Amino acid sequence: MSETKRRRPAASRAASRATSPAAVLRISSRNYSSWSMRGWLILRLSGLPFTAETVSPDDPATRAELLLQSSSILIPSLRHDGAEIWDTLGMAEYLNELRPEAGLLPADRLARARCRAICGEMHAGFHALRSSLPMNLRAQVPGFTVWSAARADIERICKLWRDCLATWGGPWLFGARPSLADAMYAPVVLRCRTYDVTLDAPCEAYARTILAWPDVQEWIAAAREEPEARITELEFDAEF
Ligand SMILES: N[C@@H](CCC(=O)N[C@@H](CS)C(=O)NCC(=O)O)C(=O)O
Repeated sequence: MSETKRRRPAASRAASRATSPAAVLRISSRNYSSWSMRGWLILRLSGLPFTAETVSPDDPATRAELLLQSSSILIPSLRHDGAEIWDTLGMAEYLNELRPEAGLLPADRLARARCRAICGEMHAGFHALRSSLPMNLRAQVPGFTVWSAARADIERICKLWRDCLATWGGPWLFGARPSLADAMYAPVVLRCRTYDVTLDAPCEAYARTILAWPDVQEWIAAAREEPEARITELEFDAEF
């Protein structure tokens, strides 16, 4: 390959970086906000360069400012090139259109359909799990008693994971590389660790894959550096 040919792609990549609009992802707590974590992982998977801006939606001044800039105060929210998206699945579809080569959704039609279905199930469901085992990276609760409704949610999630791992061969839910589904379920793995939930062998192997994911490790490391939030007591009826 000639010198000129080698230089051209680098130059055009630099030009595209210089002209591409900045993406800003608003997140809240890295320790307590599972939706922020999902949005951040989805952005990472897409490969779109972005800046993460941490805001506190509990602060009235911040809420007012968020509402001036957007029609929703929901976090995470993504601003990019005129688009304002305040829902993780909305973000994923936007980023998949923008950067289809990133493989946020699996290439195979049937895998893609299943991926959308299980991501939708996480997005819309598992309320017992979400409310009684809230994400809390600062906590460790050995021997935590999981009540029956949350237990049923965990069993359902484990079945979804086992089916995917058996069908697509692991170690990720849809095969050899992480996808949107892994970003959506990563906070569930962290909850299982916080609340000492025992997993069967395939699900435990999957949990280890998630915990070894460099992006997840980076998120956890940044959470450790986060100043303590003004949370005096864990609100078990809140959905994180
Ligand atoms: N379905 C939404 C969930 C987002 C969500 O519930 N975010 C919570 C924080 S984790 C929030 O912004 N709450 C602010 C409020 O309701 O005041 C998504 O997919 O992004």
